[in-house]
Amino acid sequence: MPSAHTGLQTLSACLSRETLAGSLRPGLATVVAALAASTQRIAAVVGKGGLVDILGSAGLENVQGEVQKKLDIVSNEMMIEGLSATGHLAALASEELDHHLPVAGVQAAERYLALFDPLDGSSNIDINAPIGTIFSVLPAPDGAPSDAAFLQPGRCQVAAGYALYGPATQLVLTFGQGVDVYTLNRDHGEYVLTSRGVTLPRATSEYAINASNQRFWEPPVQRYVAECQAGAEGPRGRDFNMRWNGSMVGDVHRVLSRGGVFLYPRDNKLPRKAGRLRLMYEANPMALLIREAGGLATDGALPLLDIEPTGLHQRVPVVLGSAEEVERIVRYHADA
Ligand code: AHM
Ligand code: MG
Repeated sequence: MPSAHTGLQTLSACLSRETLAGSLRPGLATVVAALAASTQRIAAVVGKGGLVDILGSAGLENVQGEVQKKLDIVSNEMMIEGLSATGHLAALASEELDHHLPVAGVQAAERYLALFDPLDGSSNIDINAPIGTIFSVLPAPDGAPSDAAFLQPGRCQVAAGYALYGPATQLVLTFGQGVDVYTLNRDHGEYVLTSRGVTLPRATSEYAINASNQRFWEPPVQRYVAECQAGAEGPRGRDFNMRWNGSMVGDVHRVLSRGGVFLYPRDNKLPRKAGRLRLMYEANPMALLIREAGGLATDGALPLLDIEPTGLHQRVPVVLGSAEEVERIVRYHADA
């Protein structure tokens, strides 16, 4: 993540400066400030771990038939609460809600839709490993909000980002003009700009994939991973390293930080699912960040940002990261 060190500028100072300069619309700044504040509240709860009653299963299932952890529910409530009074959000959609949630009484001309995965990497909660919140902001079309209003391709996003709850809490943010990283100063309760304009290298020797699914992968991914594993003796002529966090936020953050390629491909384990990750609030926001940092994001054939969505909770295959590796994987799909 090569970048200029930026001194101590808070997120709110950066948002005000850009709003005054006319490069950021005031309503969008308000929405992003509310998103950031919600992640700060989640970070505070996450940081308490087993000291409070947030670990373990809530014994409920979400719309995707997945068992909800207590923290999934708590963080979803914090996001909804934090986003309900911006005056600029017409509606919300979440991994944890079957349908969109309209926000009452929003009259402003400048109106948006927010989508989020409130707690990504749920299986990491109970082992104190990296988890995060992913979000996407779209313009709100005229008229009453509906699920259909959210079904805009990822290239329409006006802001996207994630909070990573790791050893440090970081907010990684784009408005479609580069990627900035803010680190939470816990002493002052503020996000502070720590890297501006991050870029990832075109070349990498590191990949991330859940190899326990290997027998279910399609031939292009089998080929790609086999060649990486063959290392210096194989067709790639160099050794590769593999890392897997089990949290997309953690894995994408590593890719943004030092390059790499992240794959959650289509597999035939659950043929009715196109992939594991959700297009609208996982793949699309990450794809915008990766594009803005100079990388590529695809489903194997199409750029993720060009996919025409068909459902709020639609799943897609995801391959993203350093351009040379993603281009190679796209080639392998085209050749198959
Ligand atoms: P979640 O949103 O229910 O937490 O699921 C998404 C997560 C991603 O963060 C991660 O990349 C993937 O699922 C991990 O999958 P696996 O369980 O195969 O390691
Ligand atoms: Mg998730």
